[in-house]
Amino acid sequence: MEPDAAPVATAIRDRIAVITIDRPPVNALSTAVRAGLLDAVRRAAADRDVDALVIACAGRTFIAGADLAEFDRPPEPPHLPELTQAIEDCPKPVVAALFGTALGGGFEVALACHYRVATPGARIGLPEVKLGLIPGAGGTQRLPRLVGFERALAMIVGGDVVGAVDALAAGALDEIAGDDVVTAAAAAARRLATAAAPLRRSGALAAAAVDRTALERARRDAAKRQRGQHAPLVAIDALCAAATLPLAEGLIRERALFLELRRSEQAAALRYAFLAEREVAKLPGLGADAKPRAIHRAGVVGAGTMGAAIAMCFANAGLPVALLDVDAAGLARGLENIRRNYATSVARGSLAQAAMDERVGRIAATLDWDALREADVVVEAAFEDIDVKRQVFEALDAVARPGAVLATNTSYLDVATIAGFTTRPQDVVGMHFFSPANVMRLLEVVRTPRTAPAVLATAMRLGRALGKVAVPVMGSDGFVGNRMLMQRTRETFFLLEEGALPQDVDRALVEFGFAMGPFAVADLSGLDIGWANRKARAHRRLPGMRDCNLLDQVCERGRLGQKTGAGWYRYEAGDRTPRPDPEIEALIVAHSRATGIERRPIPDEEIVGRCVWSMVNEGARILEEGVVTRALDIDMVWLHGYGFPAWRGGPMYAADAAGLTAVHDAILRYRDRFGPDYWTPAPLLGELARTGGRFTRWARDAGATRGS
Ligand code: T1G
Repeated sequence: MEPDAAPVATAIRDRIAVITIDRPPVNALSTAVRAGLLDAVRRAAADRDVDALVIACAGRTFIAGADLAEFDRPPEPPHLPELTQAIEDCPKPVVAALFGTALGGGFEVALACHYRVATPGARIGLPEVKLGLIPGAGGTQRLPRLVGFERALAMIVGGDVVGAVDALAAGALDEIAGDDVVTAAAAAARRLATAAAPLRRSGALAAAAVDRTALERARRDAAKRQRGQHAPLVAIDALCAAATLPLAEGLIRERALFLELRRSEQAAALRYAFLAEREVAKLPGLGADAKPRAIHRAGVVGAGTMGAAIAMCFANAGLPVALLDVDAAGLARGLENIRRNYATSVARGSLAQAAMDERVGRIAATLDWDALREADVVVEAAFEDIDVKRQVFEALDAVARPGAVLATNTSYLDVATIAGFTTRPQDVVGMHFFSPANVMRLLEVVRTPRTAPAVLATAMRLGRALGKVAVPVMGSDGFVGNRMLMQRTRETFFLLEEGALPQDVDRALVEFGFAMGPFAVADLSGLDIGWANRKARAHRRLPGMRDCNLLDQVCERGRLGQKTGAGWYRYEAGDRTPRPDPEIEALIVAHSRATGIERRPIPDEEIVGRCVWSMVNEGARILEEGVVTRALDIDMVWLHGYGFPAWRGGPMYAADAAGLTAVHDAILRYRDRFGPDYWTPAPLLGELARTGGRFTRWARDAGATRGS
């Protein structure tokens, strides 16, 4: 492979050395870039024809951080701290010309510079904690010296990106220039070169004193909002070092903490999750005829909860959307819900009123099917009943323009059957949004054997345009997420009748890292959804297969969750806190007795094992069947649709990390104890366990997907 063209070049203009990094796509600090930049800085510092330096970038952004591709091997010299120290120690002024997203090591390079100029649209940040790391090249030591302890805590422990105006106000930037940021940076460099004042080195500034209140608050917030993650707490330790140690010692402490995290399983899992979220958008096996169609206008059929939220997705992405319902009252309710959603964001300050007005203005409510004639894509979000889908798709077939993409938001129904209601099955695809659709990032894009490649590509690109993580799946019962969720849900009910209570199962899975426990989630979304699903699927349960009807019993008592004040838990008026309910405990104990099951204490390890490995076993079957072609497809579904902890990478990644032999052995133990109905290991799992393989390294032959 051709070696990288030199990614760093220097041009000297009027005695200013403009050092430009050019390494697409984001000017990441690869070994070659670090070496080139260090060499360029040293040469310019020694050059008698140079009075000052500017560090700039070509392409779409200033340096976006260390090169993630290098993290799977030991760090190579020159190490980034050596580079940032050389910049800071440079006897001549060094000015950073920031644009795009100057993140991580990229912003650490800027912090080592003596002056930072940015475009108005530039964004800066130290998001390393989101990768299970901390800034490892001076960020935790220099930033607090510029912006103070409390602000540095928020930026580094939270890892959020900050806009140029806020960064300037905080002291992280020195100037916001027009869009010719290099010229502005050169002018600043020239001013500094002729100024009498000594260079302002952030590392030489007084250490920011520890703000005890802010420190305790940060620890509490990290323990709550980033539960189970190590990096946020380590970042706090590094910031305390900045406040208590001289710079040199603080840098040594920071580097030691960084290198420890760099080797951690959490960093590997979060890096996998980051890269997988980009890889999932790349469709293996799609040929050149898969050119996405242009989408300028959208339509949504059904103004219920999902339809209204899907219409918001289009409006948020800047697309005009016709929202159709066949019932005027339903349409009015849908519009009201949309307005209320936006108004909540405006009240919270996360959306400007003008932006709300613009977005509402893009949504045209209508009772007239003709309003869909010009749409390039129509998403059906009508009642989950196959006869309703038939009516809708027959109507769409009659009114939609040729080439329009016709998508169904169905969760469980067969997309191929729905496509068959039209004369254009090649234009039909599933776009399964997750509630609330305007918030949840997951989108399962469901193709049928007859879906045209261009239609699949269109839906995938549209998903990205809507800010979703679009995952390509082949039609199968429950697609990927709900199909695996059914396994976990079944095990949670069995655990209840065997001895656990809802709060035991929820605690174990929250400790594992899920954002909420399954019973609390069910109460939040409403138990009637699962109840209806059980009824709809009852005919599929083979005679003699174990079943548990505790959900039916709870629903039959009118306990449908938060909306009725009680479900698996009870709720005080106006309070959404799930409270264990003795009535539920009595019901479960009576059920066990009536079922002849002797209750026993169930360890958390068994709760987690049965809930997670049952999903992984189903995930293995999903891979075998070609419903998806990569384990990362499954992991993206669970990270972005079901609150699986990203610092565990996803269910398939977590199984790899646990070791597939151990997972396979656990499933065999469950089979021996509970029978083969639900615990027969998937052949792929057995094969990988035997051969030492990993799900995340297994790639189905892309051409061998199901139905092709
Ligand atoms: N290294 C390598 N490749 C990267 C990369 C990185 N840091 N960031 C992005 N890419 C690739 C990405 O995989 C994709 O590749 C392409 O660039 C476009 O990315 C020492 C240790 C910069 C805001 O955490 O947040 O510095 O799929 O699709 O939506 O203290 O990428 O095209 O082949 O996301 O416009 C800290 C991570 C690293 C920033 C652009 N930095 N990147 O978003 O494009 S750790 C980060 C992002 C560190 C130091 C520590 C985003 C972006 P492909 P994209 P985007």
